[in-house]
Amino acid sequence: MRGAGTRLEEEKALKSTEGPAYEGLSGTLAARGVDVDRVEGRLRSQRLETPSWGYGDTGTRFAVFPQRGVPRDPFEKVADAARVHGLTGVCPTVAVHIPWDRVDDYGELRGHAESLGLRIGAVNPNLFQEPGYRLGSVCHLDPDVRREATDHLLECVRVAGEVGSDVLSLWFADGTNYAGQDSFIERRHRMVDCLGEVYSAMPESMRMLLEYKPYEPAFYHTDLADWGAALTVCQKLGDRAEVLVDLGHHAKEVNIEYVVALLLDEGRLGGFHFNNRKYGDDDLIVGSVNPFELFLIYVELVGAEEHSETRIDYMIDQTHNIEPKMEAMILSVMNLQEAYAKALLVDRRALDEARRAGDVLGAHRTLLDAYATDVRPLCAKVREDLGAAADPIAAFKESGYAEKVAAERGEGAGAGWS
Ligand code: PSV
Ligand code: MN
Ligand code: MN
Repeated sequence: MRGAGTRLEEEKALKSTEGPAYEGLSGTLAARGVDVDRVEGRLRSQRLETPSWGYGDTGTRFAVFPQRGVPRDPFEKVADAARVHGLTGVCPTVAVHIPWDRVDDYGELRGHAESLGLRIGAVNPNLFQEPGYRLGSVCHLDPDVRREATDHLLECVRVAGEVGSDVLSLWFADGTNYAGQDSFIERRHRMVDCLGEVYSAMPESMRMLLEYKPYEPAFYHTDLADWGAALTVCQKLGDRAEVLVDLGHHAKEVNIEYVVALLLDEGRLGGFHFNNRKYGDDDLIVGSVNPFELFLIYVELVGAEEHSETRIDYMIDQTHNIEPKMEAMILSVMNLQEAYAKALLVDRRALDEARRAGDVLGAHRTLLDAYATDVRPLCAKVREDLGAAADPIAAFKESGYAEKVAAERGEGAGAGWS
């Protein structure tokens, strides 16, 4: 049995660019015909957006476990997001949620972010917490409620302009709980009308992302239940409306990488919310339960990257209840870096040849070869090249940031969840 010291040293070597790990890996990859410089270049250009709501106290509907040091306001959430970017090198934007991140002066929030090397990314409206939305928001039967919901969406278009964002990211809690409660089709028409007004108000440079979810908080039907429902609404709205795939929002049997491929082929894959469906929603660290699935999603994305310039916004949608929040976010980012790295290593020519030859398992094993590669030294090297940390979690712990903000902020104020 190996001693703990030896194992720790090995772990450290894998996450470091020093010593034999990186040299060994890059040599092995080069021998396999991989253009290592090109792979590293692609990894350096990876972009992942973190969510402001992931830094505050949030929880399940059963309990919230408050943590010391969580941000007290949107400015502190931005500061935490900037720190995650500093350590990982690939998270230069943070998504905001209105009204949780409502401030008097959005220009000031933008300036604060920019002073920390960050930009504000997607603006997410909140149409699920007001008592008036009991029976829905943009699908509600009452035109006054739909007006209120639409006005909030229009407010978010203005906020996006003020914070320098060009993405409006929409998720609706709309749906019904009982058969017969309302008309599916009339609700759909109401949604299309409201979103049509919002779409027309967006500047040419702005995109609208539509997120689907099969259940919760409505359990009989959901107005945007799946990719098809979202896609057809996008098609009615216009080219700048695209589907957002939240990994948490799928039934267990759904093949998400297939959905991804399909939306890519339609030119309507606008973005991701990374997490995992094991929780039935967000909150579980992406890549922690099923890293192979995450890899397969990236295999489709890399395949499309070769012949398309389509913009896709890669965002994390996670809020952590029992884990240290910043460490959880950093680990999520690292898992995404590794999934992308492995997907970049797939021998596309061998895959193509195996497919053409009808070599079912040869094709499958080509994917397994890439997946089985330990890419941690490569990711560490790329992070270092970006001026970030080879081992971001160790660097975060050593920095004393968590202790410092715990002393300054105390209990914090939560992200707006109640
Ligand atoms: C609710 O399911 C949800 O998790 C959606 O995924 C949204 O993107 C997120 O909340 C933020 O509103
Ligand atoms: Mn989401
Ligand atoms: Mn969700």
